[in-house]
Amino acid sequence: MMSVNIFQKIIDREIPANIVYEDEKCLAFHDVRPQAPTHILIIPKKVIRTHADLVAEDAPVLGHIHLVAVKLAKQLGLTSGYRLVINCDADGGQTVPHLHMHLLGGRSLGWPPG
Ligand code: DGP
Repeated sequence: MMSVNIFQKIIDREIPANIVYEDEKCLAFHDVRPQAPTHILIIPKKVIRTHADLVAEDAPVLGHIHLVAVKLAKQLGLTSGYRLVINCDADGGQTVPHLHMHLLGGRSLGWPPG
C-alpha cells in the first residue's frame, strides 16, 4: 500500500497541526520547524507531489494559494514584507511529497538562500 504523506494526514485530521486557515481548496498551518518568527505552510488539498508535476488545470489553485498568502500575511502583521518559497524535489530541498508554499516573515530574510 502506498503510504499517505504527512500533509494528507493533516488535511484528514489524522495528525494535529496548528491550522490558521482552511477552505475547500487549501489548508494553511504553522510549520513544525519554523525558520522565521512567522512560518506558515499553505497547501492545496489536491495532492500534487511536487512543483514540477503542475499541469494547466492546477493554475487556479496555485493562484488561490497566493491570494491566501496575501490574506494571511496581512492577518499575521507581516507589514514590512515576507517571502514565499516552494521547494521542488531533491535539489530544491523538498522533504514532503505534497506541494506546499512556505510563507516566511517577521524578520529580515537573507539572500541567497543556502
Ligand atoms: P520542504 O522542505 O519544503 O519539503 O518543507 C517541509 C516543511 O514541512 C518543513 O519546513 C517542516 C514541515 N513539516 C514536516 N512535517 C510536519 C508536520 O508533521 N507538521 C507540520 N506542521 N509541519 C511539518
